[in-house]
Amino acid sequence: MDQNPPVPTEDPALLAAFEARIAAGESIEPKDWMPERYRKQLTRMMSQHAHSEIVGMLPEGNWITRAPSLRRKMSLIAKVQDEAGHGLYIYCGTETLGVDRHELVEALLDGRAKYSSIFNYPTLSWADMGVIGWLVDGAAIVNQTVLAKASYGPYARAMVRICKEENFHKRQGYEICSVLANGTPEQKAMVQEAFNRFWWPSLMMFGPSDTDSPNSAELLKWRVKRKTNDELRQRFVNLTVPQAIAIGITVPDPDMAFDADTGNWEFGEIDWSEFFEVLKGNGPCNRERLDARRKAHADGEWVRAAATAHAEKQKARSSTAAA
Ligand code: BYC
Repeated sequence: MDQNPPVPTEDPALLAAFEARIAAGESIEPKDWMPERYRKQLTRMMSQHAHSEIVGMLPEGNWITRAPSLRRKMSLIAKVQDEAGHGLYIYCGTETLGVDRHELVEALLDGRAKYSSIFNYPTLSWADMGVIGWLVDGAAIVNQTVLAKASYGPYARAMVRICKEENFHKRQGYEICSVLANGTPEQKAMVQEAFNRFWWPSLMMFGPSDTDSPNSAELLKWRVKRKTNDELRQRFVNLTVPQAIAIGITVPDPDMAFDADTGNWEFGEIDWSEFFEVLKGNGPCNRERLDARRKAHADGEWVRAAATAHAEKQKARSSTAAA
C-alpha cells in the first residue's frame, strides 16, 4: 500500500482529539470538527457510491420490458427503484459534508467523476438479471456490511438500511439463477454464460489489489474502511463459490481451488489491465451509460424548472402573508 498522502496543515490539538475519537470507536457526525482530508476522502467515496447506484439502474432497467413474467417484472422494477432510492439517500449523506449535490451530478455528467466499473458491462440476456442480483449485489453487501461500521455516522447509517434492501436483491437474483440452472439445457447454458461474463468484473468491484490502492491506508487509518480491498474480495469469493456449486454453475477460473489450511477459495490472476481500461472510460458501455444519464438529466430539466418556480411562488406567497 502507498504511503499516506500528506495531510493538509490542521490544528494539531484538534487533529489529535479527532484521531483519539476515531481510535475510541466513536462516530463522527456532520457538525463535529474533522480534518479537511477526511471530508475530501468521504466526499469522493460517497459521491462515487451514489453515482454507482444511479448508473447501476441502467443495465437492469434495460430488461424491465422484457422480463419473462409479471412476477419477475414486479421484482425487477422494485429493485431498480430501490437503487434510485439508495443513490438519493447517499447524495443526501454527501450533503452533510457541505457539498452541493448539483456539483456532484455535474461531475458525473461531464465525465470527471467515477462510478463502479461493473456498470460499464452490457446486459445481454435475461440471465444477466439473475447474475447481477447474485454477484453484483452480493459483492455490494460484502463491501457495505463493513462500511456500516464506518466512522462517519451518516454514511454508516445509510449502509445499514441499504444492506437490508441489497439482501432482497441478492436473493431474488440467486433465485432467478437457481431456476434457470435447473431448467432446460438452453436455460442452464444461458445462466452459465452470464455468470462467465460477470464473474471477473464482479471481483474487480472491490478495487485494485492492496499494493495498488492509493486511498486504502488513509481510509483504514480513519476507520472509514475497516477491511482492505483484497480481504473483502476473498470473503466474497469464499461466500460465492459454494453457492455456485450448489446450483451446478462452474466458476470460469481454472486456478480456483480450495485451500484447507486457510479455508479460502484461492483464485487466479485478475486482468487488471481490463479494470484500468474501464476506469479510463474504455469499457464496453462507458459512453452509452454517460449518454443515457445526460439524456435523462436533460429530459428532467422541465421538472427542475417547475419545482423551482413552485418553490419561488410559495416563498413569495409566505413573504406577502408575513408583511
Ligand atoms: N470502479 O485506492 P482505491 C451497487 C477507483 S453500487 C470504479 O482502492 P478506495 C449496485 C477508486 O475510486 C456499489 N472505480 O480506492 C447498484 C480510486 O480512484 P480515485 C458501489 C474504482 O476508495 C445498482 C482508484 O480506483 N459501491 O451496489 O480506497 C445495482 C484507486 O482505488 C473501483 C461503492 O461505491 C471500481 N470498482 O476503494 C446493483 C462502495 N475500485 O477516486 C448494485 C463504496 C476502485 O482516487 N466505495 N476504483 O480517482 C468503496 O468501498 C471504495 O471506494 C472502493 C475503492 C472499494 C470501491
